[in-house]
Amino acid sequence: DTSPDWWRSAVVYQIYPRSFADADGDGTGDVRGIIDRLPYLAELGVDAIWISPWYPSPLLDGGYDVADYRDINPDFGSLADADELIAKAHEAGIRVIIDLVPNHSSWDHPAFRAALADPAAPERDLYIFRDGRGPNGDEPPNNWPAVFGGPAWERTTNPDGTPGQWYLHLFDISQPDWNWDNDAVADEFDSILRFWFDRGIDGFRIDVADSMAKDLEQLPDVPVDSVTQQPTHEKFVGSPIWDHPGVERIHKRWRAIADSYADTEMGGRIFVSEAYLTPAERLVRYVVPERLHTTFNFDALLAEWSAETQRNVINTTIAAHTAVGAPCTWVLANHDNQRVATRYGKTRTGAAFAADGSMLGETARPNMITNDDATDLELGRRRSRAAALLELALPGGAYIYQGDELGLPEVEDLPTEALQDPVWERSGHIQRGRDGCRVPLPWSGAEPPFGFGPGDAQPWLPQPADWQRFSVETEDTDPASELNLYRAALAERRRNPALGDGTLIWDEGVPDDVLSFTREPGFRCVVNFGAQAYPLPDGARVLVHSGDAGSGVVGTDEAVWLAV
Ligand code: TEU
Repeated sequence: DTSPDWWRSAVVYQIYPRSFADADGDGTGDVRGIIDRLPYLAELGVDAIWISPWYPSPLLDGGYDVADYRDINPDFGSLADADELIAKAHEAGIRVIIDLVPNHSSWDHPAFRAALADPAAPERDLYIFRDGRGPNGDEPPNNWPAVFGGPAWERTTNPDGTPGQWYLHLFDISQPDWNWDNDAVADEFDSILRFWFDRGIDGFRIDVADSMAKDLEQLPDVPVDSVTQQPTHEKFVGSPIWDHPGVERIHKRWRAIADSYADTEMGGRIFVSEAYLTPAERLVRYVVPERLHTTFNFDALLAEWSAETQRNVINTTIAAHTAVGAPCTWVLANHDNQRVATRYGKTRTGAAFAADGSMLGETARPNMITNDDATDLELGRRRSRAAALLELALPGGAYIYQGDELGLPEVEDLPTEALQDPVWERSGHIQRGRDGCRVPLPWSGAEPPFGFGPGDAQPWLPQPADWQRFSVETEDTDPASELNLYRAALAERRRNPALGDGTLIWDEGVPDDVLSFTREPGFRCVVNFGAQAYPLPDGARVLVHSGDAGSGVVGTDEAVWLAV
């Protein structure tokens, strides 16, 4: 598909490069590893890959702390490797999307180092430095909280050793925020976009696309939560931090650059926005014409496994996107959230929010689930198969997080000393961070590193000893594996014009705990959330079944694609 609109229905596979495949055997994934596995991705049948940050970085936030936006982390390879990957992916018909991290850099970025070294340096105004409050300036400039805990300000030390100004970091202290009120920052990012578009990249995933612009004039305090007594992380309308009106101008500026590259052999260049914004009506402001192309819809990821919740999420998402003429972008998981098979296998809720939007349990994000509920992995894997068929049958584009095509579970018992993620403590709770969904993939063999690398080097995060059962080699030859379910679904999606963009019609007369919808012409998806087996409609032919295709029914927590 070389049309400029390829992205409206694309299936995109997310690669977390550190954990995908390790060609040089040092225990860390690399660009060469991706090149070597392009045939695997082509056989899987995805339209594009999105590669999480691959730039030079101290990896204090897994690469979302960028020290150089125009190079490749030497542990991952070189620019020559990147060029080769782009060329070979394109030959295989796979587009390449990379990650842009515009809210903050690493504290190792040369501009931040220069800014720290000399308060009079011109680089100082590329970041957000302010005097502290209080008589000695030893209180932060305001009460803004960092996403990873504690205040969003860190005090500096002057070259003469005296206490200095504070700098803003919405995330880790190693991630100073760029000052987007300074045109030099905007110009620099224009140039970074062009640098990669010129190399043939097909698009960018915009990290925290709702955060660049802030109320830096006033720096007003945010409200304090009445229960926790902590400044709120909430993205309330009018927040001085999140979804500030200034982000629109930045998005439009980028869109104009992408549009100027539109005329290429691979079709249009695109943006996908990462912004956790609700409700959907608020989110879709980011994908009106002249702004970004697509935006992840995280509502489905956050929703519990019930027919009512899923139907509500699907309806509200489609209605909001249709109103602005943008396609939906479905996502079940990513490198920040608990793996699908584990999430849906949580015996109590498996979700953060109920159908009415109220919070379940004590936490706000699936990746932050701190309850001790047992995981029923068999249940979770059955549901994750059904969820995959549901996601891939919906109108719009879809993202698959690496390893979900194998049904990998979250690794919930990583040894404490192996953990790397900065998310550690929040509201007095110890968090396990996001390492559990970032464990390197098992490719082959009977023991770690399961073919992740060519030798015996242990991967940067330890793999569970029993992962042979989830390896590509094992699943490849098992017709009932999750991998072969994904392959069958993606092949069907490619050949069936009813799938991809277009409309969805709910079928009448089905039980409340069954979702059944038709995509024209002649395609139906049925998902059974209930306890009773649901008989296949007369005359329907099974295209893909998440359970036993010969059973004649859609069993509990199963899904089926039908030709009708
Ligand atoms: O995540 C943005 C985001 O909203 C995070 O704040 C999220 O809440 C966090 O992962 C904890 O749940 C993006 C990236 O996907 C994430 O990996 C980065 O750590 C973050 O931005 C900062 O760049």
